[in-house]
Amino acid sequence: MVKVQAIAESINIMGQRSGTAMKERNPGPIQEMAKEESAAGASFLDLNIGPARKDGTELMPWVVETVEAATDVPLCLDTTNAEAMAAGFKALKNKEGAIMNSISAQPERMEKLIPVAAEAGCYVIGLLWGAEGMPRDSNERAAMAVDLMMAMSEAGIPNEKILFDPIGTPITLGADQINSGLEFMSMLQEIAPGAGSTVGLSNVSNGVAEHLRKYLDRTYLIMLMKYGLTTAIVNSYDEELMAICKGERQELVDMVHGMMDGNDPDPAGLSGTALEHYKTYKVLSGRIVFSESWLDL
Ligand code: THG
Repeated sequence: MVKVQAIAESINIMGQRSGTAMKERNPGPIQEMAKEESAAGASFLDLNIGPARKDGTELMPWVVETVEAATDVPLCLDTTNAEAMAAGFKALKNKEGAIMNSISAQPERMEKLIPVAAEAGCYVIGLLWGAEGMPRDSNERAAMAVDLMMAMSEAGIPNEKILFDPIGTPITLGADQINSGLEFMSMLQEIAPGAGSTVGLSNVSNGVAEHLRKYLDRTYLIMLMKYGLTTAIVNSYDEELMAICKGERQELVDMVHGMMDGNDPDPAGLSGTALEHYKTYKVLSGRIVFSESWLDL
């Protein structure tokens, strides 16, 4: 049983292998990655071409056709270029199963993309990012979610097709923003009954030394699961992270959720992954200030 549907993030204009292939319009490496991510258990493949100001309307359809020729796993089209998004949806074979990533609470983005999503019948990520940028707390996130939900509802998009993204922020900026994102998640079913959710887990470890990132991403996922996170944008090459998504690490989930309820297990009795999650939870919840030596403390 899949607990959290994984949206695999690695086909990405910034990535070494996929970025070069996109620029050269070389399908091979992208199709290989699509197969690897599918085999790892991804429920969706994110295709991130970035802002693509110059050639987005041509690049997105090319990437969509390239990946749909290699796998049947539904796609998640990721660009801030509204024209490229529309062009990508035109090219998609499986429109209804796809995700539009994303529509933010900025009026011009809503105007341009809500009609495209309504016509496609796809899932839509409602990104809680507004005219003034990043929301400051859970109340601002809630207000943006209501704006997005109302506008989508008017266009005939039901809550069941919306995945709200409270936006994960780097732990290097402190735990407060991470906490208010979690607080928003705990309010979501009251704000938008039936809606789903997603978070880009790698955001939380952005700027942290490469070999330490996976620990933050894994524990953050478990924390979000307490509030019913339905999907997550993940590095599908991390097998341990995928095992958490698949519901195969229940004992670790129980420990972290217990800590969120106020339990404080004796670390002397913990080892291996349990100890990693114990220490990382202390950092992500703000009980310990982040430094790159947190696992050695
Ligand atoms: N929410 C939503 N969409 C999103 C994000 C989000 N899309 C983009 C991003 N955040 C999620 N995608 C990625 C993709 C790659 C990485 C992080 C997030 C990443 N890549 C490695 C790096 O840059 O070091 C490796 C790159 C490589 O392959 O070389 O970290 O939050 N809705």
